Amino acid sequence: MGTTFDRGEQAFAGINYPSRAEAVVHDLVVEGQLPADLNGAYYRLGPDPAHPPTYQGVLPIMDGDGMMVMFHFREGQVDFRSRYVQTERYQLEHTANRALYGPYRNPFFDDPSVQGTDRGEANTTARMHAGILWALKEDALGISIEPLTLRTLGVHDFDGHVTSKTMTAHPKLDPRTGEMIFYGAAAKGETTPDIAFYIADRDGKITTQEWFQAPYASMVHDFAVTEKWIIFPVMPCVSNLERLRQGGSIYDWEPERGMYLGIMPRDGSAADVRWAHSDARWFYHVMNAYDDGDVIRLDVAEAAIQPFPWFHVDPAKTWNQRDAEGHLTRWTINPRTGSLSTQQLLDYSSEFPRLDERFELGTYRHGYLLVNDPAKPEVTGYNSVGHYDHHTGALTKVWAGEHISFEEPQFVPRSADAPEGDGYLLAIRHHADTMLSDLIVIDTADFAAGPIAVVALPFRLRPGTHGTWVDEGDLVPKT
Ligand code: V55
Ligand code: FE
Repeated sequence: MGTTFDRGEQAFAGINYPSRAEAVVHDLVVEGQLPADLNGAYYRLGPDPAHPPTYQGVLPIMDGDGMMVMFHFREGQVDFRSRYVQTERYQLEHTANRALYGPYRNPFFDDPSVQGTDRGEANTTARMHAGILWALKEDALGISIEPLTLRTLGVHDFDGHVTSKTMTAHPKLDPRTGEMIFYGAAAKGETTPDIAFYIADRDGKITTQEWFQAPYASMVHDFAVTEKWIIFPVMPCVSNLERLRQGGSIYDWEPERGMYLGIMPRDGSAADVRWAHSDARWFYHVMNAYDDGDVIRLDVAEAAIQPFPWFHVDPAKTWNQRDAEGHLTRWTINPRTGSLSTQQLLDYSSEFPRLDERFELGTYRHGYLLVNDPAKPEVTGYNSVGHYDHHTGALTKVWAGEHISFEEPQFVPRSADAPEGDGYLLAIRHHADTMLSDLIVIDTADFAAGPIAVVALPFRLRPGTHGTWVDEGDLVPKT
């Protein structure tokens, strides 16, 4: 019997239909001119279900096996490779040749044959630290991937020093200290309010471990780190064990609980965490955060509600399209008093904020993000990519083109010591008409001019989530 993904799911409609292609393509066709100084690999991870899910109900678009893709640029040429992350879950289902796991983050409906195995999908973020190319998703510990082959090396728990059950898909890398700063939410298991906080030094050794409990159990998707402070945003996308047992959504939007910002000095401990309560707010992603005198500036893509309807138990009551749209917003936090004020920076619906990561955790000027330009046709996803100048407040947009949507962009510096924002912006695009994908390169010296090169794939990728750039010199094979 053949397989099918045609079950009328929005999650599989159009460009979101699973691709599942593990491919090697040498010397991709390039239109335009690739810069000779663009040497290294762009990695990105995303959910791409290998097997049709067996459970009923609305399928979250982020439920699927992690597919890592790599565009390897060398001297004006690009090689492509894609490979599934060989999680325990992927391997067990691959062997059985069918889905064995139940609904999103729900262990109660798994096939008895996989009880107690690692449910992690490793489908959200590719990031490199201390020689490890990470495949991360917030539902489990991270997985180490061999950078040149995309072979899965396995779960990396820092030689047993990370005992949290989970690791965030949004670790922060401090360019000054070389540290990776991260946490796990639901650290003692699904729906637990426990947060485990860790710092790994530049060699990948754990130097700090702190455990504490949030005021309630929720999705903690991203966080903020500055030179002096850590902020854990506990926003009311609330998890519930009883609902999971009954087969309901792990999360619901409960704005009446308000929001708590967990504020911890960077060199502090669990005992120092203070919870500042305020009205409910929501963001998925942080562009950057930094100390500005006595306050913290935290730039986020804020939405009035948690935007995914499938994480609302009764979307008709608590969800609407307008409130689900993100807007680039600056939060100003006084970490000593817990006071918060906010200022919307962009009118456009915007998400997937990024920066020149050499300036992560510090003052910065240049931001990059996806925007929906209402003057252009609507697409599944975002129809434009933008550069936001924090000094002038100016947004420069590049439209994807008719029927085309963007994935999260990736900034690449022109050279190691190039000024902030001087380099290239890469972004994968998906064509809903031809059902093909490509990748564009923008030279940030003239952002508005649009792509200087388009790298064409001979097939479509299922839209992915977050990626990273690794310079050619750092692509050492791990033995
Ligand atoms: C997000 C993505 C996820 C997930 C939870 O973008 C939240 C938000 C790709 O997986 O599991
Ligand atoms: Fe994310």
